[in-house]
Amino acid sequence: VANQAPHLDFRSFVDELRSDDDLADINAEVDPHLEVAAIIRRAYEVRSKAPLFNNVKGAKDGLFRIIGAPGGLSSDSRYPYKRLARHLALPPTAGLNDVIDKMLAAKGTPPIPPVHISSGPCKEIKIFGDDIDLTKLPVPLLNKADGGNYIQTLGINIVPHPAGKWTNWSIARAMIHDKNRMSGLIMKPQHIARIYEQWQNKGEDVPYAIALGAPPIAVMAASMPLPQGVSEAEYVGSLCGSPLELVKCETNDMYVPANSEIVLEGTISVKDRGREGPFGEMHGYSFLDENSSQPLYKVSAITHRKDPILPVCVPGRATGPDETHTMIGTLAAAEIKQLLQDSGLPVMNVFTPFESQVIWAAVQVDRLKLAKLNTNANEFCNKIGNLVFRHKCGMQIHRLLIVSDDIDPFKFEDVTWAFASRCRPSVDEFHFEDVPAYPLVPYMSHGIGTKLTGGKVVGNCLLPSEYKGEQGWVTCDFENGYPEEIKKKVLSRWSGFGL
Ligand code: FMN
Repeated sequence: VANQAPHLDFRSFVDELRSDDDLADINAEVDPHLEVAAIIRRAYEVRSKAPLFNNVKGAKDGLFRIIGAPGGLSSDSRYPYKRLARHLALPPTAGLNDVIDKMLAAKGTPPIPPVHISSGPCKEIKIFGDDIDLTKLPVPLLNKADGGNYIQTLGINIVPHPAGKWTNWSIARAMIHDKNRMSGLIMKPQHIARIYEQWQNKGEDVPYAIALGAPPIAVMAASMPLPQGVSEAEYVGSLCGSPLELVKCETNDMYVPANSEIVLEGTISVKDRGREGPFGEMHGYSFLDENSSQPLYKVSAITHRKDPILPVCVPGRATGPDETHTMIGTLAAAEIKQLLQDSGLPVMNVFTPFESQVIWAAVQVDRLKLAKLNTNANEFCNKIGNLVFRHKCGMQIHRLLIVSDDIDPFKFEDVTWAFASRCRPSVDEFHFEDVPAYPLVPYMSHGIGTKLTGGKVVGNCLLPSEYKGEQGWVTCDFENGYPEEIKKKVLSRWSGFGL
């Protein structure tokens, strides 16, 4: 069966982490009230194995187990991105540039629509009507300041455009509101918010499904800011070279991956809202004054596999990168690279350093090709800023750092060296105050300026000679500062010196 490979089947993915020795089966009872999340958060921070909680306090009839950090960094320090690689059927040695290139690989290929099959593992158990009680499920509380228990942090929200054709898959969090409703963040300019608005104009509630424990490669595509109108299910089909297998929901016409662990389905109200948050977010803060009201998702059916596994992300400081960094940051970088290359700019790589909480993106340019453009910092940086900051894929980025090809954008020490030494405060900074902001960045939501626009900057980390294709210096490190024969000699004598 095609769709049982680990990147296409969450249960197989969990098994693969186990055989990688990158998963810990925890059979002792653990409390979903903060304890589960504290373990997950620490697992990110100390880079331990992914915890699989097989005995969650309050679980009934197997509903449910919890896995934390499925997309965090691997406990195998040789291959830190192994879990992301496993999402995409890449070799464990894959770097973040391989992850980015894999996710961009279907850009030029025709979409492959999913196939609809009659049933699948997600239909093993079905719960309807009065038997649904979300408040009785062991839904975790993720941070002591959170305003509720979050069931949806790593599942796929599936919503159709009312005009048909386009079905958007994305990740947007949701917390338990009452027995059969959740409140979920629906925030512009995300596609889910654009589609929601269309239904609101029609005055009809939005049919939805949330697939929890969905095919890992589909979770990656859902986290990626693919262009409007691109159905992620079709993009994933194209990435895999074969169609995804979907089954129809019980109470609406949505289709979900047949092997999902848990499926929630129903309608999102275009009128009723409920309190949502505070929530510990991707920048490492849970603001105590957060008091937002968000649309309510009515749950009309829950279907699930036997002994299902709920995937959970506990966002926080990127000293322990979690999926809001490894996925949101990396996949925004992929789309920004595509945007800049499509615009004919000599961009080699783009990356959002975890150390910047993925608020910064480093853009690496080919110095010799740059020289052919016969441009300068002012013109080039404004061009890049206008492209990225006015496009949805640049929403989360507030600082772009333009670096030359001697800088590896995936190495934070390279990026900070260039930023610190080549980007002169003020004259090398190009500010954008009229572009959409990312309102969740703390200096936007809780800072002194406008909240919804501006606060963005392009930092030029190239010296004027670099725009002419010249690198007028020798870098003073072991690698670059010495002739090859001296380096060889030093390395061969090194241990003999007792060093
Ligand atoms: N985006 C949101 O707007 N709200 C969220 O609550 C949210 N939570 C996320 C949680 C995780 C673990 C991940 C990996 C991503 C999350 N995202 C969230 C980011 C979106 O999924 C991402 O921006 C995606 O591109 C949105 O889909 P769209 O491009 O189709 O609009």
